[in-house]
Amino acid sequence: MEKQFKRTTVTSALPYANGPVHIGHLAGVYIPADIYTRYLRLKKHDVLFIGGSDEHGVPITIRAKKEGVTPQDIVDRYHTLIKDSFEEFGISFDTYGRTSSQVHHKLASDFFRKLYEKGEFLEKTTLQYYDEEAKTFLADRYITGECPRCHSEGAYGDQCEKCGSTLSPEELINPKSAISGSKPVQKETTHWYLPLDKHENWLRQWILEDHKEWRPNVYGQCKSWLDMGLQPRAVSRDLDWGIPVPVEGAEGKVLYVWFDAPIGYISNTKELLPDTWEKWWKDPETRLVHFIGKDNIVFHCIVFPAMLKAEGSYILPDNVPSNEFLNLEGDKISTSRNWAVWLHEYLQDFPGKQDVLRYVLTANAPETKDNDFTWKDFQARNNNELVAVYGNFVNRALVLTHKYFGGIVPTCGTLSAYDEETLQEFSAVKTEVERLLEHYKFRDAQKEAMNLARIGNKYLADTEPWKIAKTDLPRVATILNIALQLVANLSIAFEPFLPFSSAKLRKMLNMPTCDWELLGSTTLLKEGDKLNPAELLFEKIEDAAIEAQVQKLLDTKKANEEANYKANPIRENIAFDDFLKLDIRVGTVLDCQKVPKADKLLQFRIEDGLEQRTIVSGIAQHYAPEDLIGKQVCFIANLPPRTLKGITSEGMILSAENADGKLSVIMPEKAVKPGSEVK
Ligand code: B3M
Ligand code: ZN
Repeated sequence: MEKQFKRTTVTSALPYANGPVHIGHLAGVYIPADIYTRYLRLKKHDVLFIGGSDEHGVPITIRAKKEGVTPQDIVDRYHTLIKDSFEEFGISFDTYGRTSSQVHHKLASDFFRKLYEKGEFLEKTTLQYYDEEAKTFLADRYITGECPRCHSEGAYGDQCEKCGSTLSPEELINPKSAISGSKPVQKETTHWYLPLDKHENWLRQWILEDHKEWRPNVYGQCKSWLDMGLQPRAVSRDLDWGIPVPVEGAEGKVLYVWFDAPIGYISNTKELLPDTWEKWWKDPETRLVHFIGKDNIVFHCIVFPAMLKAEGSYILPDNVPSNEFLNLEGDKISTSRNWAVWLHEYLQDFPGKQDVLRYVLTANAPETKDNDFTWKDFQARNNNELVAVYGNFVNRALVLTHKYFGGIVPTCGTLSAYDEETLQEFSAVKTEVERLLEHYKFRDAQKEAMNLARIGNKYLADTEPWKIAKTDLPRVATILNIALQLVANLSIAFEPFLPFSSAKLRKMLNMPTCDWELLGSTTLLKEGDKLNPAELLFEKIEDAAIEAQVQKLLDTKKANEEANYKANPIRENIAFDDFLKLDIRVGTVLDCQKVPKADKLLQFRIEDGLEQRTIVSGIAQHYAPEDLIGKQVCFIANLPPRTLKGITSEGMILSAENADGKLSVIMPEKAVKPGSEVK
């Protein structure tokens, strides 16, 4: 038996207020959360939908520094832009707050203080990099230097993007501060840690045993975290932007953004409902559901629950439906490379077509795996589904009613067997859509709703009322009465998914209310009711509009390539002798496999002419190991061996890097003897 709840608190991830939002945000978090909330509201369930901006964290300070403005300027600008975009797309938050608010600062601060007083933190002093010129401790991302593994320049304090190694800042060779360019020094600093290891036992039970129903991607990620063993996590930072740590001697320290941001859900509720907020967060009869993207899973399933449990008076989430990522035309969406469809730009290019994007993003929702958005698919789904099926059915039913019955709902006579069958199919859909929505299967639920439109469309195509208008008007009346009931049902079934179109449809039908419980009813419209004039629910999208979008992306690609070339100019000349020192050879790949626990590394066994050697290479995200076995590759043969994840690598495989970051291994144009020199 599934637990019955009195009310539901729905949260959606608080986007960083350091840039506008794009289709990936909508598809991943906000549309599913909105569908779910709208559905619960239609069912007259007590629900609260909480959103807001995340206004702290290093990325915001980086952006401010770059632009020479204050972090507050940045968050003010983007909070408004993001809030407006969501509103325009019908994301029906009950409140959209911000973590720079007074209420939030106080609540987050009190929360920390309570954990501190209960002894729920560890206090640790460690050495950390400090920029003496800028007089500030440096976050990992603020330190760059030479990678200790592949020796390329520009590796970050947490990761080398060239070879994919995970680093800690002390490992960098010749570290430099990204703020002042100076050489940072190590300095002692004290921070507070949430000892997640102490929470491991109950977390294991709570997630792995009690929540087996969570989506496999969420459950799997939690399991792998738990299986690796949890470590204490610092919940404070040396930074001047954020909520001051409310403890004596903590000057210059703020709460870690991932400590304060999830508390933002609570403070946004409190700001909205100063007197009754607690029941939404503390009553065990409240169901808490977090909608998030996959990169936020660990924070919502492990860290935040541990905080709530440590505090002691809060409920834990009942589910955390997290989506995977949405790609754009085959490439990862990227803010820095401007590879995105920005919501505010979409609205300029496709005014009034919010529901089209909502429909396509749900039809393609990355619920179980990463998915791709393409403009061709967008056009096809609009033209072949929204226009040709849903819109067409609605339009025919309404136009025929206006034509034959002056826009008055006609009288339903005796039903034929086919009429009965159609109505039955229709009423069965309600239970199915409910089951899917309650299990967070939004893609399938919308498909079911679309099937209703298909049934309706087929009903009119099969019964062809226009052919019998002259001979059997009472039969036409019956057919159109049924068709209109189906149309009215569609306006309810699609309300959670396509709210703008449902409202428009209800206006045409002169149907003031929308009650989920009436879904499946065959008397939604009363005989004799007057309809309003028919309008088109959806319009065809022409090739030219799609081509313009594709061109826009091609232009972005070109600009990125140029920028990339500029950022990577040809290096200065070297002596010919230096070149001769480099020993590049061709080898044949005898074996290739993934390196466990390293998502970027492949381990090669290479026939090099004399013997065999092992090479580890950071290309696992670009090739499946089996695709390289038997191929010939070029490698640098005279580098000193180095150890990567415990494996000794004897050389470096050469590949070319495309502007989008994709790697392509260099291979000889025809087969050569292994060990052949490349010169
Ligand atoms: N701002 C990260 C993100 O936008 C973060 C989410 C906070 S949710 C409490 O992906
Ligand atoms: Zn590296």
